[in-house]
Amino acid sequence: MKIPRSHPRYLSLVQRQLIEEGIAKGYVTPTGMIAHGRGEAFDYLLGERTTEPARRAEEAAVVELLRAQAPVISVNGNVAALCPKEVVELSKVISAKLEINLFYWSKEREEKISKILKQAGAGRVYGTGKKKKIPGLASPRGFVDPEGIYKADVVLVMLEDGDRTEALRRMGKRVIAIDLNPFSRTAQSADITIVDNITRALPNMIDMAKRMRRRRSGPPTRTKIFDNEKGLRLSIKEIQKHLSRAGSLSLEENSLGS
Ligand code: PTJ
Repeated sequence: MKIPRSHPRYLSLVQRQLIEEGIAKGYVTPTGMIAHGRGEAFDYLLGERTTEPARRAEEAAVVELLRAQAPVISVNGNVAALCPKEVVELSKVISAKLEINLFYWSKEREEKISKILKQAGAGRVYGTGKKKKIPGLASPRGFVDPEGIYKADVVLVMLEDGDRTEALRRMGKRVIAIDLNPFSRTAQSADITIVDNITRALPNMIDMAKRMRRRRSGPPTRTKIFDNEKGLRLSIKEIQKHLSRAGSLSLEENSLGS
């Protein structure tokens, strides 16, 4: 269906359609729709905007990715459906590898996502050949590219379940997560959590990385210690503030009548 641009929920409807198409074409898993719905609900609670704590987390993440020796961006079905161009552009701006990593793995999905990334301009896509196991992780997410995530020092993950983040951290890697749900296990266990929609976070991060690289002094050479617990508390506070603004009543409204 062609969604009219004038529709007040245009962007949201387009994103739903991208997920729906991805399911029909077989590269998004059907449960990707549920994950997307959960994300939408949290985005509503945040006011569908990049909050100040999210912006600060994005900045810290970009500094860390630019400083990393072997950064990798992990891509799943929803990411490939919603932001293929952005994920490829970010990987180029920060010189990171792109690796496909799927919870509901199938060779067919892997090949389709690889094709989408290549059509969006990616060079080599990792995670489609021989795999090595992340210790202590039973799901298919545990099988990663020996030249990609296995060797990485910093991994950017999006729309993830918490298990892999914890396992990657046990391997000594730094994990940056983009997750609209500040209560999720991924959000709680990452080193830096960006509580924002990937459709806003990735373009923001591309702009930030370009700006940092253009600075005469180059990207910052030192990463300030990022307090993820505090960042999450501030994001939750943003939800509270948004809800209390939306739910506040004037004195006259403060009764449902007699
Ligand atoms: O493609 P696969 O096989 O790897 O499967 C991917 C899914 C997404 C199905 C899988 O990872 C999954 O089940 O994820 P969860 O456990 O539902 O977690 C997804 C998290 O991402 C939730 O906390 C959502 O709130 C969040 N989320 C959803 N959409 C977005 C989002 N965060 C940022 N931007 C979004 N657009």
